[in-house]
Amino acid sequence: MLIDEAYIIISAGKGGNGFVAFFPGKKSGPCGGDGGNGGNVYIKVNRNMTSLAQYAGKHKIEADDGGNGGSFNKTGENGEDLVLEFPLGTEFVETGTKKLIQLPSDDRLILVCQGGRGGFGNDHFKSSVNRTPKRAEKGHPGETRTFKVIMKLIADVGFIGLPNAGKSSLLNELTAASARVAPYPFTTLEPNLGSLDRIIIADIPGLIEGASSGKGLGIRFLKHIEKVKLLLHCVAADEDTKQMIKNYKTVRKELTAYSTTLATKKEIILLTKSDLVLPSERTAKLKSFKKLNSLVYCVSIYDLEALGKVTQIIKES
Ligand SMILES: Nc1nc2c(ncn2[C@@H]2O[C@H](COP(=O)(O)OP(=O)(O)OP(=O)(O)O)[C@@H](O)[C@H]2O)c(=O)[nH]1
Ligand SMILES: [Mg+2]
Repeated sequence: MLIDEAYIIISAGKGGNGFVAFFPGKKSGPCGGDGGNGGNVYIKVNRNMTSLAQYAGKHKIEADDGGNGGSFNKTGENGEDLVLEFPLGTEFVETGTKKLIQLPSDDRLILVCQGGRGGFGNDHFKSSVNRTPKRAEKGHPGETRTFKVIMKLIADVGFIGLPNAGKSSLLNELTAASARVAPYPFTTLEPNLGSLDRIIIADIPGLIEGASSGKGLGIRFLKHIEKVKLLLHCVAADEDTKQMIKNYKTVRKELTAYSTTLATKKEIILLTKSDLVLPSERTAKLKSFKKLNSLVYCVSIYDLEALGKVTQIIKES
């Protein structure tokens, strides 16, 4: 399932407590050190992320607390800062205030929760009127904020095709995605996203004849690929050419019924599972499809050269 929303509770670290101590012997002045500061929490983009899966379920995330102060004016250690990474374009809405934070698209860190300041040790409180203060401050609490996180990743390239055409298998080969693959239709029920050199590829559920009027899983998933620059139309090559062309036209018809904008996008046809077809047949199939669209290639998940070609096409899109 595509996890594109999450709730997270983020807490910065608490400051360490200040310490009460005195130098030994006659000198006997205060020497209690300050507590260290609590760790801050920052957010930052990670362009290879394509899901909020790691934040699924209500998630409590806490930075380290600062260490307590010690004797001989030893300051406590600062708590380590935490940097949380999110996919490009993620938005954060603070629950309660409804304040919106947009994730920067460059590598900037945004501070979302400030760590608590360390408490002062008793040395801090010495004065001309009180040379032996016995009080120290407790560490200050870190900020805690709750956010609704909304992923707004926009796909650059979209896989389309009938169910079982091998779309998810290709996504898995080309990216680090691990979409479910199975030898039957409708394996993919929700869009899968993958990133190839920061290019976001969407694999959507298969379309069937009548999808635009609600058959199969319908066509509502097409909204995830409305903004793509390139469509990769997968047609399984392990059928006779006539059937393959019929399959291709079925998907085109449903695409057009959904949106003419989508139907006029640049399309490349991939004749998938070509390892199941003899080389001579492959050539004949390519020739037939070239009459429909000159941009057609044979591909198989077992053919590294063909996968390399598809990678190149995507990078150049
Ligand atoms: N021999 C061979 N089998 C493949 C290839 N690509 C995919 N398959 C098999 O084809 C079947 C369907 O693959 P999927 O990737 O699940 O197909 P899909 O288009 O995502 O299917 P839906 O999610 O149902 O729309 C699986 O059994 C895959 O192992 C290929 O290049 N060669
Ligand atoms: Mg699939």
